[in-house]
Amino acid sequence: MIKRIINTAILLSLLISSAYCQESATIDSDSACTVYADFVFKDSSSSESDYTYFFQAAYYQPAVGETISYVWGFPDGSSAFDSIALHTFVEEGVYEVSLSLTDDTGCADSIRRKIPVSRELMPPNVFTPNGDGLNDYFEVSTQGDHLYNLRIFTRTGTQVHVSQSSRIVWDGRTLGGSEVPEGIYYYLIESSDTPVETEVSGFIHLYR
Ligand SMILES: [Ca+2]
Repeated sequence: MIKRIINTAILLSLLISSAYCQESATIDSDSACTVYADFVFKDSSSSESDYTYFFQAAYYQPAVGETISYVWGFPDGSSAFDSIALHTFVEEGVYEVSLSLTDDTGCADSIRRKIPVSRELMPPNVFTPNGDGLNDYFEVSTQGDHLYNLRIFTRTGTQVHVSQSSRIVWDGRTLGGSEVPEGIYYYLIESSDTPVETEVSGFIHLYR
C-alpha cells in the first residue's frame, strides 16, 4: 500500500512535469490492486509525412512471477498486446490512446491520454537577404494549408513585420518595403488553426 502511494506520487509529479500533462492518470482506487497503468510516447516518424509514434508502458514494475497482459487501444480501432507498441496516425491531430494492464489475478487498471500528433516547425536561425539567391528568405516549411501568424521584432521589441499566411516567410524588409539592418531579430509564429496549437519563437541572425 505504501509502495503504491509513493509510486503514485512519482507518477503524478512526472505527469505534471510532462509537456503533455493535459490528461492526468486515472488511478484505480481498489486497494487490493497494485497494478496501475501509464505510458510514455515519442515521435518515431521517418519522414515529414509520417506520423508514427512509439508507445511504452511505464512506471509500473511487475513483481517477480507476476504476469501482466497489455491492451493498447488506438483511435482507428486497432489494438496491440505488448508492453511496447508502434502506431501510425493518418494525419496531424489530437488522438486518444488507451492502455489497460491486467495481472494474472485479474487485478487491472487502465488509462486514456490525449496525444498531440504534429510535426514541429523547424525555423532556421540565420538568413542572408542580399539578393544573391542563396538563403534570401527566413522561411519555415509547414504541413497542410493552415494559417500562421508570423511576427518579427527587433531585440528591443519593435515589430518590423507581421503576416498571416499558409506560408511562413520573411524577406528581411519592413511592411513598407525598407530593408531592416543586419542584426538579431526575434520571431513569433502562432496558429490556432493547426490541429495541435502552434506557438514557436526564437532568435534569427540577419546578415546581408
Ligand atoms: Ca543570400
